[in-house]
Amino acid sequence: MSFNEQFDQHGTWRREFALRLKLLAEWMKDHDLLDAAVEERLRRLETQVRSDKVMVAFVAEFSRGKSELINAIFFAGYGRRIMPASAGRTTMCPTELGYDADVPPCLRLLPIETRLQTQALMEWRAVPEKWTRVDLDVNDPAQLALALEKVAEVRHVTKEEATALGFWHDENIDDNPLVGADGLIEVPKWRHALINIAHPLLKQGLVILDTPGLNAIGAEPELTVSLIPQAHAVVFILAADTGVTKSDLAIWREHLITEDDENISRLVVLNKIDTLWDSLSSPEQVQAQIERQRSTSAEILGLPVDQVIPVSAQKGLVAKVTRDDVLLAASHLPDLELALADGIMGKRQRILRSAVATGIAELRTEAGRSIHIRRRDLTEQMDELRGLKGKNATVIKHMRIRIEQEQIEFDTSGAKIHAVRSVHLKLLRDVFNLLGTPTLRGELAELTKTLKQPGIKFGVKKAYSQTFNRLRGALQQSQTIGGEIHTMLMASFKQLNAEFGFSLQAPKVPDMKRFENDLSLIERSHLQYLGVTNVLKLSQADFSERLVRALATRLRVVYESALGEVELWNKSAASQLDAQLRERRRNFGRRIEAIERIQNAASGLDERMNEIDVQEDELNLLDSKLTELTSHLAGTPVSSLADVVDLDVALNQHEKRDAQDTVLDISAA
Ligand SMILES: Nc1nc2c(ncn2[C@@H]2O[C@H](COP(=O)(O)OP(=O)(O)OP(=O)(O)O)[C@@H](O)[C@H]2O)c(=O)[nH]1
Ligand SMILES: [Mg+2]
Repeated sequence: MSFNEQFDQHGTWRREFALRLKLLAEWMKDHDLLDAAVEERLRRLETQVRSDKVMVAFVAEFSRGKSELINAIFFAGYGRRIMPASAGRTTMCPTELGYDADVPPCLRLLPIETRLQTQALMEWRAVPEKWTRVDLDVNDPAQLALALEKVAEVRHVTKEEATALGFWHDENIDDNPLVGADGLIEVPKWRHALINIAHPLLKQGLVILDTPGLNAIGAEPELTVSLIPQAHAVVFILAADTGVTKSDLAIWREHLITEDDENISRLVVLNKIDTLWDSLSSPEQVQAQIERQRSTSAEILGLPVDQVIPVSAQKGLVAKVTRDDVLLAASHLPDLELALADGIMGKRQRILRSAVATGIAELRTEAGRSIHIRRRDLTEQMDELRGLKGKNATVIKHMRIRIEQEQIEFDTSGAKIHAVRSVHLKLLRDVFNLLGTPTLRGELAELTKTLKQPGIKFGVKKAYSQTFNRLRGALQQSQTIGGEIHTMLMASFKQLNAEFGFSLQAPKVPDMKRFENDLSLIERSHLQYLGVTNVLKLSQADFSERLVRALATRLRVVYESALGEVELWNKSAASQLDAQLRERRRNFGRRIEAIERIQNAASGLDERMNEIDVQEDELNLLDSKLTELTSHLAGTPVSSLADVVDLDVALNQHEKRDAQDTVLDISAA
């Protein structure tokens, strides 16, 4: 399956999943199984699947063919070149292509002058009025291509301005751009470009990041410390006619090698193999030459040779546009698409599906608890009623008095339950403090101060590791407090279970290890960025501030998800208590009502026992339906779900609507 097909399939799965989840939620609501924790889990699963993005970043020195490759893989359907690709430097600013339904099709450009302020790129995203907007017409590929040429726009500025914008460094002369005859320096006009179009793949959550070559890529720290490390796949491109040059190697070292990170796939492409096609050489000779370039490149980059994929982006694009299958095969573009499909989409799908499966299992447990409580109540009622069989009116009256007594006792014992809640909340507050924004802000202010010290050059690693060790320490500390909360809950729940016959279970403490790992990855991307030449930039005014602000935007995401986990955990414990209390109160009501019926009519007892039998059967049905629905959700293949008739009817209607959308998109392309 090609990348595009696999992406399509993934999209279909996600849409179906979202719909099934919605139907499950409705079903749960109808059967009174939606408590706060279940609702929260449903909401999270829905967001997780709906907003799942897959970002593929194309990184290389200028003119290696990044934009051409993007055209060939994703946009050949437009029948022409869409992203500008030409000799020399073309793409001047990082360009993100994606789809946001809330924004009309457009190109948004952030002026380069925003570099003079300290806000991080992520922060600028939240200020739409600072971006220049150009509307795009997806039905007109020529207009589309013309509009996108803006990403190649430049300005000419003085050395002072270039320095302020981060394109000129007195301390690092070799890396500076050329100065024109007029003494001016060419810099990008824009800092970042966002393209929003309803391309079928983008609509399904693909985000493509096209980047500029060496000088420009180094000028935006956030690319290296945030965007590229967060991409799910990075495609690094070399050109067959140049081989691995010094600047290719600089980009590879500075932006791409990180120790094995499970979640990122890296592909190396040896592009422009058509430049080696030569009518004076035999096909074997050409092939041998390509293989030679391939193995030399692999060796220099320290990779196994099969990880370098030789292609011709340009011929691949031409072949797709002219429907020339022979040329397409010769371009080897399909090999690259296959590698993208397997390596990236395959992995991404597995990660998402396994995360979703865990979420659903937890949802099942959570909802299963309510059923368990109800079943237990029914059993106890049944036992109670059995004990009344054949008994006289005095015994029955006595029973009523006992139940009423129990109810009064239960109502007064609310204080105990309240005490558990308040200890729980107090301990939780400590966790929230450890992971809260003020703590993070304090740490980062400290880091900025340290980085600003003159001569910090050799102390950067230490400064980062001190900050990150403290941050990791706080996560570990919150894990410890989490453990204490768990112990406390286990003990209190056990006591409440014994005293009131509850069936409370203390939920599992969220594991903070994942967030610690995230922190380490972030630390590493910063050290890598600062490890090479960029460390010299720390002496520039505001550079440390900007770097730390970029760091803050990334850390905030980690902290927010850690806090989210803690909150969910809290809800799971609290809503169990609530559900248990609610069911118990109802239970008293039902028991008294049963006694009344028995007191009023001789047949009341049998009637009530029959009712309980029926209710037990219903509960069993509910339980197996819940298992069925949740396991269908966790399982993948849609075809095997035909038995869930009511779901499928809804699904069909939904699919029809969606198919119409897709037809419109493709006809636009
Ligand atoms: N012969 C040949 N030329 C190619 C191939 N791929 C790209 N090119 C050409 O190489 C030039 C540079 O391609 P781009 O796609 O603009 O390169 P880029 O990496 O995006 O470069 P920047 O945007 O400047 O960073 C263009 O003229 C392309 O047409 C290829 O496979 N074969
Ligand atoms: Mg380009």
